[in-house]
Amino acid sequence: KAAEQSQLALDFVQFAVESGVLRFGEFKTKAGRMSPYFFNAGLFDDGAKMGRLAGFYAKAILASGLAFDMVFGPAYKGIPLAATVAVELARLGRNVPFAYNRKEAKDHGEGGTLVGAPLKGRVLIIDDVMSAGTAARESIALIQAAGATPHAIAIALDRQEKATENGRDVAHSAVQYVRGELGMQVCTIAKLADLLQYLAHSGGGDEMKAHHQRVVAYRDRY
Ligand code: OMP
Repeated sequence: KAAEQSQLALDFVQFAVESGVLRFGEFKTKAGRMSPYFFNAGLFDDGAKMGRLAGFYAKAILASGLAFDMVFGPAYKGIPLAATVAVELARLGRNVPFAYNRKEAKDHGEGGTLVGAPLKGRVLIIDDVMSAGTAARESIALIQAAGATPHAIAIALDRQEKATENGRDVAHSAVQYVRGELGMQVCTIAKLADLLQYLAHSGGGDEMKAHHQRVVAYRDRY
């Protein structure tokens, strides 16, 4: 089972690189770090890619065995993710309610900031990347305010780097924080270690070796 999961992670990294979603170069992260790679989930930009992406999430979620009663997509990027993952979970025999939020409350029509199924039970949040965990904290507060339980979070890529608090690096990663301090389960399709394994074995020649070295240096620093 562990071998299956790491194969899924490597297949996903390959898919993300081939789709141009996972890129190498020089990028500034939200925390202000110069990163030799960047994962931009917004570039899964056609139906076939969205479908494959949802398939990876659904398989990772089901393989992880985590418990959940419904899925929630935080605005904006989480909305298409949670929607397509809900479709894929149903296709795989696990039909659960689905909800998402608006960033601005609506004062007419149906009103409020929540759309879809009522938030209740153990909620699984679907998001793209977790870096410092800011987005995750917002979703958790929203789910708690609705009287439901923020139980788990599924992300595509765990960058496995130090979180920041008040602009300073801390010893743990955001994923470790969400697991340890918030007591939530975290399911990831792939993590930095899988990216490094992919770069080490891709047979992509000198260019891939150079990317590998830069990503190792970044990992060692952060
Ligand atoms: P947190 O809300 O701090 O956890 O950061 C998540 C955000 O990091 C994402 O919503 C992106 O804006 C951004 N991000 C990526 O999407 N991909 C990356 O590879 C790195 C980042 C980042 O800026 O750290």
